[in-house]
Amino acid sequence: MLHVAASQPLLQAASLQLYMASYMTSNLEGKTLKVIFIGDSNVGKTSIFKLYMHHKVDLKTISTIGVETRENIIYTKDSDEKVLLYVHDTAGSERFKSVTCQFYKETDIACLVYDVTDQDSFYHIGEWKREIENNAGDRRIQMILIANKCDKTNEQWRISPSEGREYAEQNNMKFIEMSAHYKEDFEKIDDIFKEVVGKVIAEGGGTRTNSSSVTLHQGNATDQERSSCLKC
Ligand SMILES: Nc1nc2c(ncn2[C@@H]2O[C@H](COP(=O)(O)OP(=O)(O)OP(=O)(O)O)[C@@H](O)[C@H]2O)c(=O)[nH]1
Ligand SMILES: [Mg+2]
Repeated sequence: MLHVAASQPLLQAASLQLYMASYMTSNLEGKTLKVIFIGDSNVGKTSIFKLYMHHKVDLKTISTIGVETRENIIYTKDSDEKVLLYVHDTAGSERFKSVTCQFYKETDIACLVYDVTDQDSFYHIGEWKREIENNAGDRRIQMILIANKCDKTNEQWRISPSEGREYAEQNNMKFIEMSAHYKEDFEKIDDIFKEVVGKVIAEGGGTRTNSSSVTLHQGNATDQERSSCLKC
């Protein structure tokens, strides 16, 4: 895939976010999991991310520069185990690929988002899936396919629910339909996270930390990590 160079100020802002993410800390003994939102630009990743993090609809999102990271504590559905999630909202724009792909490494859960009114965003899901898999190493990634903007009228829909569901089944993904503009759809994303996080933990996944302080290191990508990003 071709990389279009980001303009200098944008790249600097993206690097700053990367730097800030590398110094985020949290206090928790137990397991941590890494969650990432990926998909084309404008499909609604940030809107879903904000709905999940703040339980609020944000109608005024702006296109993401690089990656935004937040932490969230979650309790798994069956075992009620406390897990710390690092949730990364990535820019869909090609301009930031060299930055965003540094975050693909060691992903536990990937949320692949498309817009039901944008055919291309659905057709590109396969590419997003490959990019995540190419950078995963040995990690077994759980994938959630999210059909967003379901509040739009039937006439505006380009991808039917059955197409999305079928694709998810064929590719061993969970599937949800939602609208980031419906506050109540927070439940859908929260439920699926609890279920999938529970599955990852039950299968022995995630990273166990015994320290009271957890630090993200993705900002300091090694040369090896950077070159693995070139697979993107
Ligand atoms: N009608 C409708 N609009 C939505 C929905 N989700 C997001 N949008 C709108 O779609 C536009 C893009 O949303 P974002 O959340 O910024 O998209 P994104 O995927 O984060 O885009 P990038 O950061 O550029 O990768 C905004 O105008 C949102 O208000 C939705 O569920 N329904
Ligand atoms: Mg965004």
